[in-house]
Amino acid sequence: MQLSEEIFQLTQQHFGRAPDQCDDRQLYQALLILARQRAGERPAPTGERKLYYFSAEFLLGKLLSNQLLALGLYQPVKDYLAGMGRDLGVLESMEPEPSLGNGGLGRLAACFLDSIAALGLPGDGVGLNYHFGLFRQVFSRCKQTEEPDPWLQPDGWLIPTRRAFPVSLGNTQVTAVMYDIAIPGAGSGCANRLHLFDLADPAHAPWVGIDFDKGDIAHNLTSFLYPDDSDRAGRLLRVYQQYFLVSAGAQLILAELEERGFAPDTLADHVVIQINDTHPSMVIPELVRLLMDRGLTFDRAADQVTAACAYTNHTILAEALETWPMSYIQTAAPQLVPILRRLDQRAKAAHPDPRVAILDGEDRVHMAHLDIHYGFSVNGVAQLHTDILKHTELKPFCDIYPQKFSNKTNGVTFRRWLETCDQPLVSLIDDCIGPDWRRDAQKLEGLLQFQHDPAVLSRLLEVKQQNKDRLCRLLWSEQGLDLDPSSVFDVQIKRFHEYKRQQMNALAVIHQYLEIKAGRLPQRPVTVLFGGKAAPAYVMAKHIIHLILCLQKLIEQDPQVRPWLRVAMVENYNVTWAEALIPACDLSEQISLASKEASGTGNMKFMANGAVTLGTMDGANVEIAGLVGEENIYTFGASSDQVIALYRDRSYDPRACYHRPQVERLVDFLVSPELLAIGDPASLSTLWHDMKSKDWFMALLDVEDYIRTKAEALRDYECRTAWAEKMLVNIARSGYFSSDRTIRQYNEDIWHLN
Ligand code: GL9
Repeated sequence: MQLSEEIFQLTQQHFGRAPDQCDDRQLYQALLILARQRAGERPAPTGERKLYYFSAEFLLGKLLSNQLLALGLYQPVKDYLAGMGRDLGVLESMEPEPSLGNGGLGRLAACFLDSIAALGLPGDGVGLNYHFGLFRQVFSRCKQTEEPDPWLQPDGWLIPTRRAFPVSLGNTQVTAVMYDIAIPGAGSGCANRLHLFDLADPAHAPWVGIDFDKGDIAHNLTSFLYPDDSDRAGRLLRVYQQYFLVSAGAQLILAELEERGFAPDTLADHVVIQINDTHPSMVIPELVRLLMDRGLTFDRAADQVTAACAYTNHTILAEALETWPMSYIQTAAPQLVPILRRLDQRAKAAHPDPRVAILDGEDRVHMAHLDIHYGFSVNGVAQLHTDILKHTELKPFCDIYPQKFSNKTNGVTFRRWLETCDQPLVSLIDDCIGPDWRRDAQKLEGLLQFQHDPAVLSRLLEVKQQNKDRLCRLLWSEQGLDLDPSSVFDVQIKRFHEYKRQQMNALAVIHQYLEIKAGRLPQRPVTVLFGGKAAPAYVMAKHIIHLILCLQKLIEQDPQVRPWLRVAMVENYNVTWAEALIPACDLSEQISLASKEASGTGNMKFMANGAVTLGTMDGANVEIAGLVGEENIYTFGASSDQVIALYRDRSYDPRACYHRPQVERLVDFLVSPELLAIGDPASLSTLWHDMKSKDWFMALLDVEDYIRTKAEALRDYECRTAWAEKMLVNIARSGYFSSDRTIRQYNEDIWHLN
């Protein structure tokens, strides 16, 4: 059937009217149903082995455009709508974004599902159907407040299934039911599934804030995505959630294994489980338990599970490395306790070194240690991060199991992060090198032949300008921000965390402000854009947001500074905002303290969209620098070796840095009369004290070099042709960061599917 006929039938059937009589919501709904049906008809990829990608988070973002693209319907639908004077972008604004993730880790899982399907590999995601995504961020009196984010729609993307599994949570018996979201592969003709488990009879719990511990487990289990807190409130509910996820997921694996006609003791031949960070690590003891129920001995079960499980580490931050008191597991999943004790004893018998123990002297379970002993693969997410794991953080394990360790540098799907978010750039690329880069992003290197082509370079600058204009219109209509599209767009968007050092960027803003006040004007106005959420319980990150919102307000009120410098913090930053912000960025801020950002993935998206990076030699920035060469990136700051030595020797002295005259002036501005008149004195002075005396993530160590390097970048920006060359080299070299490449490497080295 013709596309137009099919859409006609759908709108007739559901709304009793022709497409051109439908409002935006009805037309959106018709396209959703079309995509859901088409994806549902696609066969699953085949193969002897099947991957299960276990993750507590899948940060999908809006689905309509991406589903249409994967189904080969994106351009036909756009053209069809254009013929009716309608716009896909407008229809998609009807879709609530499924924000089922906190940040990079969850978004990576979504990019991976996209690539696994596009490569035609048999691999499904396994996660939880949170009824509320990450909270909606609202600014009030220059502070973040949190509101619930209900995203589920009556007739949305979720496909109910017949699968249901019993899960016993302490002394409560519940049933896990499975909903699916189809994941069609672009160009592969097949579709995988994202399986999201939920309680069979979820009482629609009201918003109870984030204090899960007070809530009733059976009501709240799948209500909320757990915010990536730096404190440990609500930990017990998190253990319940994790166990619910892995128990249902493990039962699904064994049911499918049986349906495929294989015996339980051949698990490792037919199944590979990728454990995305330690959140799903209890899948290991759960599978051992279920295999023993099916007649395997403990040792045989443990061997099968070890040969089937692979673990990805996403951070070395101590507070993110999960250890659960055994008493929590005793409460949430007592059936796992004897299994965990036996797994620990078996590991201790082979490896008595206490540094590699699963259970420590305080009866806490070290989840990463469990994964490393009882998995066949451990990987980091960028070369530097993997090196740090092997030589520092996990060295005792690497000495025991050197062959288990490998690097898999992260990647992002160019289908979402270039093809559908930056169409002006896509047209330019297509005109230069044709469409083949869609199948193989490395082909973007073909752009290098245009590095000195004035026509292409000036078109590239026009594309950037169009994207900046579009962002300005959007920020004006959605948030009342009235920005100057001819200014330089300097963008830092990511979760708020001290190690990501938004506070250092704020100090650079203060520097610029004071320069302008002193009559030293920049060559061109600069707009410093921020976006990101702080975990509700992460007090210091909230102080940093407060500082930035206060600076924004201060400058807005200052007619002397406002024409030259603006600060704009986007409210409720999410995937949808990222899709508008990234194509509009000139300067990409990737300024984490070296060694702390395992990889970063925003850095890759910016690069592919023609932004130039201002960054430390951390995470994947190191690989970006290697690909583009030093003349096409601005790097600064202490190296990861230096930083690691400073922590090891406890020799970082924030007070000494603070007392450098240029630095003291900037830090003291936090408690200046101007700022105190705008903000909350308690919040600003707490941050001020912390910066001077603790500064755990060493913002004051790098701030001078940072300001100097940013000034250099802004000077270079004025030579527009030379800057356009940098943009072009960044785009041309970004193909390495396609998640298709990452997934090929996982498959070749770890999964061995097909
Ligand atoms: C993270 C790392 O911090 C990032 O550097 C990395 O790019 C991603 C994906 O590998 O994983 N680890 C982690 O815990 N988060 C990451 O973003 N945090 C959140 O997702 C909130």
